[in-house]
Amino acid sequence: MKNLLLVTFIALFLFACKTTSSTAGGPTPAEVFKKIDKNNDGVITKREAELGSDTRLKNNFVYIDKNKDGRVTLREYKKN
Ligand SMILES: [Ca+2]
Ligand SMILES: [Ca+2]
Repeated sequence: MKNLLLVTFIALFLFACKTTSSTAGGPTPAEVFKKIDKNNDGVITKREAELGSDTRLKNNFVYIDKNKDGRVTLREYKKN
């Protein structure tokens, strides 16, 4: 019985960690995207990516830009 309580407690703890990390783990991808999209046209150009704070986007721009049109949409951004 004691073990069951312990297991339940650990499960709850892990669940709590999971939920807090996804909500309180800094800005959401959409928020970061908006920040990088300086002119607010809904896409991030290579130049905006270079000026932005997301080094992952900067370094992997051509891969994140799935349809290779030189612009990253929020949809493309979120997939990575
Ligand atoms: Ca833009
Ligand atoms: Ca694109």
